[in-house]
Amino acid sequence: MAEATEALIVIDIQNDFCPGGALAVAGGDAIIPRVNALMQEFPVTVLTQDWHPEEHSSFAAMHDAAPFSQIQMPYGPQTLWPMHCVQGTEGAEFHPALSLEPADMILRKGFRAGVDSYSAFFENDHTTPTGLAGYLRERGITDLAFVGLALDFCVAWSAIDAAKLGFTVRVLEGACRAIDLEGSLAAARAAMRAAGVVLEE
Ligand code: VGL
Ligand code: ZN
Repeated sequence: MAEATEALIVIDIQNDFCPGGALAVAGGDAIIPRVNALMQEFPVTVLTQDWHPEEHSSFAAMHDAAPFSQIQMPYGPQTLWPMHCVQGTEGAEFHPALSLEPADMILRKGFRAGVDSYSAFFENDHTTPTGLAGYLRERGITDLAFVGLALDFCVAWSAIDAAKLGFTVRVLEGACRAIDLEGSLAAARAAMRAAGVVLEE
């Protein structure tokens, strides 16, 4: 059983990030049984849901560019993605095998057309807060465990921001899967470790 002060943060286990989805992460659905079991062990559970308007600036089609290429946005470099997790679509729904009942809160992110939001805490400008830190602090949470998709993008960015915000952070890698774009997994692991995030199986 986790401590009373530790929350489980479940990142983006949505149809579009699972096999058959628009931005499928290999084996993305394989983590779900363990995530469902973990949710029973934590006093607080938060689910995040990538939730983009149809004309989101992270979509390659908006820039006549190839998916997985990079552009400069006013807030910094941005990878361009296939259209995914569009608000109200089946791809944006949670995977049907994921238990939703244990969730205390569902946090949607990436809903502003002009800025992406990998992290559950800040949009990709690194300054616009989502409100999650305040929610967790008001509930007396000091420690966080992260699971979900994708390890090298939304999980890593969330875990690093959480550590910077002063939470004690671990990532349960066995309950995550990565996109691994041009070394992004190795880079994300190094950045997490450098931020003080503990990587566990
Ligand atoms: C994610 C790319 C684009 C993620 C979300 O959940 O890791 N990756 N949007
Ligand atoms: Zn997205």
